[in-house]
Amino acid sequence: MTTPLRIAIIGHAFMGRAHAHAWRTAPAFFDLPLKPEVVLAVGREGFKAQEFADTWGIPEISTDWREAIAREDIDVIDICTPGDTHAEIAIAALQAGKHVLCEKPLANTLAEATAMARAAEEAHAASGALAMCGFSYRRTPALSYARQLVEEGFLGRLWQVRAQYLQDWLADPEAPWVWRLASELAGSGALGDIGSHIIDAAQWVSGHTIEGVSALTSTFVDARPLPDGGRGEVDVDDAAVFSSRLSGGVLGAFEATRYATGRKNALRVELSGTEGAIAFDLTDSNFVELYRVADGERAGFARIDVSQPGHPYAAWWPPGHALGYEHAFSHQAVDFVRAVAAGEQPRPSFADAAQVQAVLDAVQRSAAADGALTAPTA
Ligand code: SOE
Repeated sequence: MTTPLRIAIIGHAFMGRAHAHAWRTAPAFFDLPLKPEVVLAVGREGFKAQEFADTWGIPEISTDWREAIAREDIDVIDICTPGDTHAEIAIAALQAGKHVLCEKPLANTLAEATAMARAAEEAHAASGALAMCGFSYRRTPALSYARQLVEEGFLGRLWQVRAQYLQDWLADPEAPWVWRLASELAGSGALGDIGSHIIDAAQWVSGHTIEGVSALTSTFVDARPLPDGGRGEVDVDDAAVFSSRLSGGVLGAFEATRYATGRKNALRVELSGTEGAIAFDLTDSNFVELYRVADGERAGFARIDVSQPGHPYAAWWPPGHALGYEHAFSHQAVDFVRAVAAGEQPRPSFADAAQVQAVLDAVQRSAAADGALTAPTA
């Protein structure tokens, strides 16, 4: 584990911290072929980037992401900024031959996401550069295990998928305005921010692709308090609900909201099939619930503890010592480093994430047409 993989983190807020933590913990707990080292912290405001760098022991800072891309000693550009900057940074980094890890959703628009996926393909052919999107919940051990079970045929024929991502930080109409409420910066609201997670998780775990959506969205509060006493406009969705048709005739029900009073960060996925059912709830993330039809009269949902040897990513603590939100980011770092070392495409690729973006785009178009059934376009 001697060869370093040198990383620049662009952005230092919530996601910058989650990634800095992950790059640090991944090599401490997992046997990795390359040693990830964050060597540069980038932020527009120097003093904030410096504070971030000091906290995480990052040796250098810059206020310009172009400097990170121009540096020959940097291998990976890790994009943790709001969505309006993803496309420009990622495409420039890929064209310079850097590997890229980009936060979700991949972009603010389908056109940007498609351009990013194309740039990733071209860069891989030209320089071997690899790109991945940070749908971190894929690396929650219980969700990884759920996917493994589906692949092994646990469900039999899948009938239905239901997925929810519930938060409540806007349920108070006087909660302050933040950048996530401006379409120019965030692209969309609850839909892109947390709806993208459940679209990715439901498709990835089930192995079925969303082929059509019928959606409704709402903006419940259209202006919120600014620090200067004024009000900032909200021009994104506050909540999105949509029904969907997935490949193979599977039916899906999805809900993403920031108004689920009392629910702070509840991501749920449930799959119902002929042979059984699987349920996952992020608020109880060390467990997956399994129901087997074959158990007949004794059948009932069993809670399976995934913090046991033999389950995905069981490299941390002795059995039963729970993992948390941050571990999925460490697992993401582990998988990214291993893929880069092997020269293999890490997943979700930019193409995978662009497909999620196409579903987000279809949801927006369907909602604009009062729920008309709408197919994602490539
Ligand atoms: C905020 O709504 C947020 O931090 C998302 O942006 C993240 O992707 C999710 O993991 C938690 O909620």
